[in-house]
Amino acid sequence: METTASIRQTVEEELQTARFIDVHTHLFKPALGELGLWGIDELLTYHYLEAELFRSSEITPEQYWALAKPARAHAIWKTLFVENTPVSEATRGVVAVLNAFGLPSQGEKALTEARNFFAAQQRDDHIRRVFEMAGIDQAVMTNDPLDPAEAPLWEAGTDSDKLFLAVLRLDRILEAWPENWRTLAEKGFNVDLHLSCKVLSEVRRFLANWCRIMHPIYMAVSLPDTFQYPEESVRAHLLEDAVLPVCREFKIPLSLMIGVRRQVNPAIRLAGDAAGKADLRSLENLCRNFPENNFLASVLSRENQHELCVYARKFRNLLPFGCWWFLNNPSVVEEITRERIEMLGMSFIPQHSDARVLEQVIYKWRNTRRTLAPILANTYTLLMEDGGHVTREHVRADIERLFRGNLERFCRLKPQ
Ligand code: HDL
Ligand code: ZN
Repeated sequence: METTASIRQTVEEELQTARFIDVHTHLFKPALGELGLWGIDELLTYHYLEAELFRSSEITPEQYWALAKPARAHAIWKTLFVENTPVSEATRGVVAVLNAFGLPSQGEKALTEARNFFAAQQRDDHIRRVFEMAGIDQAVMTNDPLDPAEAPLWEAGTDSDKLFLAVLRLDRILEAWPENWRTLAEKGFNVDLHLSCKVLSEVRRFLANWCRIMHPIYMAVSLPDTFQYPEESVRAHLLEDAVLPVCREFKIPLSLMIGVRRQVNPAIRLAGDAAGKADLRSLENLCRNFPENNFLASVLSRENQHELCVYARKFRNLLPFGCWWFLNNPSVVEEITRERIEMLGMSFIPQHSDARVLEQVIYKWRNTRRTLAPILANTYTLLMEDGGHVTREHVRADIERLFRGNLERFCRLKPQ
């Protein structure tokens, strides 16, 4: 039986030994070739760090984009790691990755040493080593059937890889149908700009074909803070009459990531997106109107988090996940995770890494374990103070549910 004196260490030990599924990343299995990013130059040119570069340097975006990637990485290293102290989440993350490999993170020479180290790694072995260091055994990808660089690799046939799970990403369909319907038409689907019944049936056929190619564990879309449902729009028709029926057919959830304010500063490109408070009645209407569909949900505004918990109490087909993007900072993760446990028990998924570069999973999951340990320990302490009994088995089972079981049940995955 645990005590209030022993529980913190037990929680830390169980978090350390548990292996998690990373429910949302932008990583790619090796069979998808150069799409997968890794190594120090990719770590440094992460869009989170590019945004921070422009705040601490005189370089203009135009000057920065004119540089080759190694020179961009050097500019970021010099500005954020040599001339300034790397105290932000994203800069400290790079320090943590270098430290995890026993590499220095001080001064100009450290960049050269890091480059030499990563250049000497064999990619597939390196991936396995990084997953082990991060304490994850599977990463869920983001796979776009309309990406001209990615789609042909899937169409040519790729081996499945037990370290990676696929997701069918829908942004180009749901958010940019006018710009993208011709790609489906060129592939032999009888579609056009206007969504007749025949066109919607062809979109369903397109999605079903890709489900058979990719075997996605869910479909996903990132939606603006202005997202409304119901609404008289192309997006709503595609959702109702194409995406949700195919999700039901293949018994997979739809993941809604709501709250992005796209390109508020286009000059800094991928770093130019911001966050906005959404009207979550859209989510309420979808969960109520489509009880046969399961919805994963992550919202980008801190102000939407409490009501997301309330909605999750109302709808068993709604599974909140992660502290997304600008929320993935300890001060905010703590508030979100505590209110989720208080209102949902262990029926949610606390975190995903959103990693774009392989080695980011090392620091993002280190941070999650470090932030979660006191929260879980406090949760069990409160229970024990109120007369409850807690054992190591309770702790282990709860962590397994939070970081694996909830997703496996919701996506009908075969347990590992
Ligand atoms: O749409 C998404 O999946 C977001 O996570 C974006 O990729 C965003 O640029 C990001 O990397 N956030 O962490
Ligand atoms: Zn993402």
